[in-house]
Amino acid sequence: MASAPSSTSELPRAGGNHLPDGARDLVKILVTGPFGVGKTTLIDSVSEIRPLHTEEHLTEASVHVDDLDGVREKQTTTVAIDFGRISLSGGVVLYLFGTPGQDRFRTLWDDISYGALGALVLVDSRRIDASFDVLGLVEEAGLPYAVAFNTFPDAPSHYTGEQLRAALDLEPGTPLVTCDARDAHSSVDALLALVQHLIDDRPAEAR
Ligand SMILES: Nc1nc2c(ncn2[C@@H]2O[C@H](COP(=O)(O)OP(=O)(O)O)[C@@H](O)[C@H]2O)c(=O)[nH]1
Ligand SMILES: [Mg+2]
Repeated sequence: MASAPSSTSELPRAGGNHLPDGARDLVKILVTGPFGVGKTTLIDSVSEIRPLHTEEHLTEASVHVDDLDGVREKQTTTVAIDFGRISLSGGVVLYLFGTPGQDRFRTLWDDISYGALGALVLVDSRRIDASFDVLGLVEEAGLPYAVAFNTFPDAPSHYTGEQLRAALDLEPGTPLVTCDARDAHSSVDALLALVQHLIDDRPAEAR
């Protein structure tokens, strides 16, 4: 029988699951947006721990409820949450909670958003109006947020940043970026835009 470790440093480490030694600021962030916009994909691409998903297969029954326009290939719909974690430099660790942005999940949204410092709102430029619900929820909760346009191949390319801002009725200070949720670097950049916004937005006495 193997002898018991004499100190905790001898205990096996579960790869990547432990917080880095320098972890200082643990921050809860929402990754939100309409059905099929890429929330699960983004959390998958950046998470340093095995992401937790609570997905359910799309059934005929939900087809009438979940808007499939533009996302025909999608086989699953998030009915609860995705969860992941990413450590940034400077000891900042983001806990990412992917939440559905449809108004019918409002109660769930309220519970999951509790304690969050900010939200990354994913938007699909092929169906901008599908993001109105979630922007309403974020603003109602008073959460600072950044908007990331997820780049789908057939997305219209003619919109200017100003047109997109106007379509979403964004405040001038709200960050607006594009990202490819499948790409970790791109997804991290979108999260960094949000983190920078949270830092800039802090009350002066907290700086
Ligand atoms: N081309 C492209 N496809 C994406 C991107 N993000 C997600 N997808 C695809 O879009 C579909 C929906 O993404 P998913 O993450 O499940 O959406 P969710 O409902 O918001 O969690 C999946 O088939 C993804 O592979 C992206 O940035 N670019
Ligand atoms: Mg999902």
